Amino acid sequence: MSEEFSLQEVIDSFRLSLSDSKEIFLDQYVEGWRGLVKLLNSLGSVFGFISKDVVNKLSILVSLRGGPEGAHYLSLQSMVQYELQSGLVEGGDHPASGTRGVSGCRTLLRLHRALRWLQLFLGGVSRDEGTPPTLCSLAYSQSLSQHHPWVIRSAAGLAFRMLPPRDPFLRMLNAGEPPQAVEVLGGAVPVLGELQFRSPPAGGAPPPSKHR
Ligand code: 1Q0
Repeated sequence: MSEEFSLQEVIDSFRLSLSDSKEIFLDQYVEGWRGLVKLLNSLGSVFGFISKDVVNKLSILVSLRGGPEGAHYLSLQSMVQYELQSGLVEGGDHPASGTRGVSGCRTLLRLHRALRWLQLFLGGVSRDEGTPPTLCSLAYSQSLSQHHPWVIRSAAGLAFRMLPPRDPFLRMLNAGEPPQAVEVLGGAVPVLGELQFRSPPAGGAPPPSKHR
């Protein structure tokens, strides 16, 4: 992935993370998130506290995936199965990360909740239902804000006001002129929806070995 943000690359990574067997592969999922971090960084330092949190969460997933138990972190489904079986969901002394109190499940849940926000936000922008600050704030109140304490909600509210107006914002996506960018945004929304509807397997079929 290049250093410059491209919405299309983010969508491609997230789409690649969706396997035919209804799993979510974590390497590609993390790659998609890395692209979103680039966009956050390009929006200015006022979004730094958000980007820092995402970067921290991505490092947790990367260290679990690269650790001794990394094969279990191939997909969201294999991760859930492993952490449930090993009693690691609530955190604990994790053998892979060496960190207390974090688990792949809790980390990914937080990122996944943010994708609901993103889906609502991008949907609103693509349908031109308001300005980015208004839509961002509305999407936030309908999703992530329910999981955040007052202090975070206040800081987020302040940051949202710094978002650029629609056309400059669309240009920042590096997806062509605004009408084309809107089309690309429209394509992103179903992918984000699909990611959220993938759930852990009931029986726990092992992931395909070619992706190990
Ligand atoms: C574009 C503006 C970005 C707006 C982001 C909305 C969410 C705001 C949330 C702010 C909270 C971040 C600070 C830390 C929060 C943590 O406490 C919380 C819980 O974690 P923990 O470990 O304390 O239990 N963390 C989270 O809930 C994760 C939050 C992740 C937010 C990810 C935002 C991703 C943004 C991507 C930019 C995409 C913009 C695309 C726009 C295109 C439209 C033309």
